[in-house]
Amino acid sequence: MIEQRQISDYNKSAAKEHSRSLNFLSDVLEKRDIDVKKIVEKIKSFKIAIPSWALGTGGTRFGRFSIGGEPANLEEKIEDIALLNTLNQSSGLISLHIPWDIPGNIPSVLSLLKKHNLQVDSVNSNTFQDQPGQKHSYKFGSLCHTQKEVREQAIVHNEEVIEYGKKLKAKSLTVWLADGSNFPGQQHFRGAYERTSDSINKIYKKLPSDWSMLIEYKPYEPNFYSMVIPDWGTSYMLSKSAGDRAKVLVDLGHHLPNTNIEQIVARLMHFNMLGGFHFNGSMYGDDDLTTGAIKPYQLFLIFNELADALQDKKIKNPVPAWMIDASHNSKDPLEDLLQSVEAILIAYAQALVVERSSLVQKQNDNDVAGAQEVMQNAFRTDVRPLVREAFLQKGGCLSPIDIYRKEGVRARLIKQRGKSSMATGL
Ligand SMILES: [Mn+2]
Repeated sequence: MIEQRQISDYNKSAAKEHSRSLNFLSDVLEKRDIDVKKIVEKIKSFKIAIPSWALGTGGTRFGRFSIGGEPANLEEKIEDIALLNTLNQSSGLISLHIPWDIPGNIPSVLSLLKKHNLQVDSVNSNTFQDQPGQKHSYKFGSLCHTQKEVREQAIVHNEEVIEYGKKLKAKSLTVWLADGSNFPGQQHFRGAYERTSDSINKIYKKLPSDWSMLIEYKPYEPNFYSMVIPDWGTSYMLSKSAGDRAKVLVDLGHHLPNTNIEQIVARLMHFNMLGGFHFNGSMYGDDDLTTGAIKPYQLFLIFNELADALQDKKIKNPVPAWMIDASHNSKDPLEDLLQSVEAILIAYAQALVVERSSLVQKQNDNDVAGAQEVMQNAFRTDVRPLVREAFLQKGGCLSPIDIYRKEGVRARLIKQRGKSSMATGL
C-alpha cells in the first residue's frame, strides 16, 4: 500500500522541521543530564503486538458500522498489520484470536508472516461465546462451569489454541474468562474458583516449555454481580497455583474507575508476576478507546513504574508482552492503531526522561512538592521528537498517520475489498 520510496520522500519533506524540534529537545534534556541517544535506542526496541480483532470497526451492544475495506480473512489482517509496521516499525507482533482467526493454510500464513517480518506473539482463547456446532454452551461459564463436560470442552479448546500457536511459533497463551454471575446466590464463589483453578492447571500442563500463560482479570462485564477472575489478586493466585510460567495480564480497561493501576503494576513487577499488558483507553470501564486518549497522565504514571522496575537490577520480572486490546466503533481502525502505538511510545519516552535519581532523592527527603515537580516536568516535556527519531532510524515514517491519510489508504482498501467487507470480531 505504501512503498519505501514514498516514506523516504515524506521523511525528506519533513526532515528540516524534525531536526529543528529534535535539536531543541536534545538541548533541554542534556541540561538535565539525560542521554538522548540511549532513550531513542530504548524506544526503538519497544515492540507492540497488534490484535487480530482490532482491524475492523468494533461493535457496541446496539450496532456495528463497517468502515469499508476491512480485512475479510487472516491473510488480509496480516497485510494490514504489515502496513502499520511499515509506517512505525514498532508493531511487528500479532496477538491472534482463535477461533475468529483460525489459520486455514499454515504454510502460507507462515510465509506471509516471514515476507512482512512479522511474528505471532500471543494466542488468545475464546470461551466467552458459543461457536456454531459446539456441543455444550458457555452460557453459565466455561472453565468454572458446574458440569465437568463443559469444563472439559473449554480445556480442550485452550489446548487446540496452543496447538495453533505452536504451528505459528507463538510464545504465549492469553486466557480471559467471561465466567461469573449476575445475581447474588447464583454461583458458589469458592467452588467456582476451585473449578477454574483446576481447569487452568490442566491447560498449563499442555504449555510448551518456552511459553508463558497470561491470565487476565476483569471486575465486571459481561457478568454484573461477580466475575470469577475479578482482580489481580485472583489472577496472581491462579498463576501461582498453575506454575512459574503463568503470570498476570493487566488490561487497562479492566479496572473500576479511579483504580490506581500504576501501583498494581509496581506490585506485580516487584513479585515478578507481570506477564503482559493490554493497552486501551477508557473513560468509564472497558470502553475500548484509543490508548492515551482520555487519561494520558495515568498512562505516563503506569509507564513510570514499568520503566523504573525495568531499570532496577533487583527486579527479575522479564519484559512483559506489550499488546493493544481495543476495537473502537467509530474510527478507522488503522488510524486508531497508529495513534495507539504512538501514544504508548510517547508515554514510555516521558517515563524515560524522568530524572530518576533526583526523584529518589526527593522521595527519601519527603520533599512532596519537589517529587511532584520531577514527575510533571517529565510529563510536560514534549518528547514526540524522540519517538519520531526512533521511527526514522528504523526506516519508518516521521508521521505515520499523516502519510496514511495523504496516500488515501482507506479509499484504496475500500476499492480493493469492497464497501461492506467486515472483519471477524465483536
Ligand atoms: Mn484484554
